[in-house]
Amino acid sequence: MPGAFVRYNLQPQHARKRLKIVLIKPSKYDEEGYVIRHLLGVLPSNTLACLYRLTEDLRSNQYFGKDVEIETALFDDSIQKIPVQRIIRSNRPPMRRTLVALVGVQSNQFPRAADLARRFRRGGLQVFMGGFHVSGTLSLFSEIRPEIQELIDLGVSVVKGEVEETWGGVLQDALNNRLKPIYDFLENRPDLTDKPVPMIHRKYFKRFITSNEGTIDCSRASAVRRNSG
Ligand code: B12
Repeated sequence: MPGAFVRYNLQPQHARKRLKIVLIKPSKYDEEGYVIRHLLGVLPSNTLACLYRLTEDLRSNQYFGKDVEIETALFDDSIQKIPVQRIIRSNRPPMRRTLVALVGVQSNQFPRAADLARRFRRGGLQVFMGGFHVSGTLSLFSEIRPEIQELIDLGVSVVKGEVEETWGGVLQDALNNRLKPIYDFLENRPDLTDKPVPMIHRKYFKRFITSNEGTIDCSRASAVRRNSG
């Protein structure tokens, strides 16, 4: 028909979606504003190990189905430079989405984490932040603190609480590009009895003084309140 447009679907019929999850433990700034970075690390981060294993478990159990490929990368800003631009370039929606998770962010790391979050948001990525500073301030104060609100306004999602029971659902939201501004899991305390043991990728260990030492968090336990009635 003259003048009519034909729209071809150039996507292969069974193209696989990919969700790349980049877990980053931010470092902190020194008094002059430089990022503190060491040649080698001493202890791998518990939080990175925990979230890495949870993600790997979802991947190996095909939580998102056969048509979704999950890729996990982890970085520790205190011992390696974060390849921000390379990570941004890996995001090619709608088929290849990259989610940046800034993990285990303590108050002393928050300014650095916030700067990384801003850079990734400028690059169009979905960004998520959790850890003691976010969880703690959201729990302790009746109103959202301005530094957290600023991130939310930029489109950064923040999480309050632990995610052993809920990480899969959160990643599903990321896959659908529908992350919520705030996830509140404080009342959804995980039962750790059947959860996978934290694990670190071999490549990450190479950056530590000893490549066969990790830490175990002995104080975490099942915090589920069982319904006796
Ligand atoms: C163990 C520990 C350490 C160990 C860490 C060992 C290791 N290999 O990781 C050591 C001794 C090294 C340490 C050092 C420090 N620590 Co410390 N540490 C702890 C402790 C007891 C447990 C943390 C932990 O490993 N939890 C286990 C992990 C799996 O849980 P998590 O981090 O909470 O993560 C879960 C959730 O928060 C959530 N989550 C976390 N991040 C993200 C991100 C996303 C995107 C999502 C979705 C979810 C999510 O999911 C996880 C799984 O459910 C906490 C107190 C506590 N009970 O939390 C203090 C604590 C975190 N430490 C604290 C402090 C101050 C420090 C130091 C600064 C002390 C110092 N002056 O040097 C240093 C900083 C080191 C650094 N920057 O890396 C404070 C932080 C306070 C604050 N306002 O931020 C805490 C809260 C203790 C306190 N009450 O004062 N620490």
